[in-house]
Amino acid sequence: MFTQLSAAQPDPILSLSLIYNADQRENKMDLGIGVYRNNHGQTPIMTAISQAETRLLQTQTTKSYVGLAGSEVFNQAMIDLLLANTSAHSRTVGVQTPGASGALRMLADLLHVANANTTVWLTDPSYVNHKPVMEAAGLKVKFYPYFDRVTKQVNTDAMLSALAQAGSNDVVLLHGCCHNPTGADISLEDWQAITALANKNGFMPFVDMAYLGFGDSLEQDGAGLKFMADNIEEMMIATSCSKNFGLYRERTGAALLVGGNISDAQKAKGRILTLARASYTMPPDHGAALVADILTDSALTAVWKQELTMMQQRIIGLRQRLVQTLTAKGCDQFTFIADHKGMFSMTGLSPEQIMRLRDEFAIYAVGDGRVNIAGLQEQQIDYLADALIAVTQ
Ligand code: PLP
Ligand code: TYF
Repeated sequence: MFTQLSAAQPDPILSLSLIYNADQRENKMDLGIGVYRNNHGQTPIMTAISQAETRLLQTQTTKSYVGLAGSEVFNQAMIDLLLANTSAHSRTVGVQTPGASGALRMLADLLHVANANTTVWLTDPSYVNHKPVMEAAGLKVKFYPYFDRVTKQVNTDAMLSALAQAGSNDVVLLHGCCHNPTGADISLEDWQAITALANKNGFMPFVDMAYLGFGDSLEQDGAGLKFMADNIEEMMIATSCSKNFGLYRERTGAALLVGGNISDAQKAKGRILTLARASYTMPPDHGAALVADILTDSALTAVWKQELTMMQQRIIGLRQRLVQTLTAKGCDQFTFIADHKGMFSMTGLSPEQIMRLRDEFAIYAVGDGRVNIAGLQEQQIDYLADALIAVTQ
């Protein structure tokens, strides 16, 4: 049976990491996969996570099953983190999932159960796995104009006029903040305009929030989502603790369902649990147990927030210093990097230029031109700037 299979298409980002690992050059630089690194090139375990882990080791008495929805303390903590002080808070339920990836798939499966004729609209471009996950759930996928390849910002007019065509069989997927792969975010006014369109034309917003706290701050990064949830009847949210709690491999995330009322939301949750049962059944506990502990303990929450702010500030500093260094060398082609949010920037470099960065300079970036600014070290900025100038001359 296996012999009949055609070979799989490799994931363009994960396969790049393998090539990077095999590269023997000492000055190699990984700006590919979306992982935060400190100035020593490490992805550290966050202090609050270490402290919660120590406590868990001392207090946990069983590894017995938790349940289909995972930790309800964690689920409520995610609802509080994303939707506190909104009208949606009391009509939202959560399901713990294996990362935001698990949430994306469970929510997509739910959409298919509710309406097999659903089309999901994705930003052009979007996170590599959005299209495959939606299609695997049997949904149709369409792209709406988003990134302006000239200005390197969102083309608001084109986006809004396309979304004005979306109707009741449509779901519009939005990035909560720190757009992957471009770094170009929509403004609060855009969130308001999209909310108005959803209310007028009946499409369902689906927000993927994978980088809360990595852009401007926890507050500012969540403001658009909060506005929308406050002013809409139904929406869905996939959220991740991979980046902002540094829990990548622990597979920690949640699917949140905002209903017109709590019983509708609970009904949808019940259907998600049935879908989860037919898939992975129960999510892994460890990461969610740590996050639940941190977010229900004010001292640990403060430790977490402080470190998250430090990481966010480091990324902003790297963006600014890279642009300053390029400008000082007479290159003003990349000033947009200082305006982008979160870990990524879409540089506009061609696949050939990205290949030259790799071959001639041992700098690894994704073939579509995305660089992970959060993978950069201060002492590499000058070298990166020279390489960018060399391949664009
Ligand atoms: N959504 C977006 C936009 C992402 O960039 C990522 C990155 O990994 C994910 C979802 C998946 O995150 P997780 O590791 O929580 O599954
Ligand atoms: O976009 C990224 O780099 C991260 C990590 O199949 C990632 O979101 C990359 C590829 C993939 C899953 C996660």
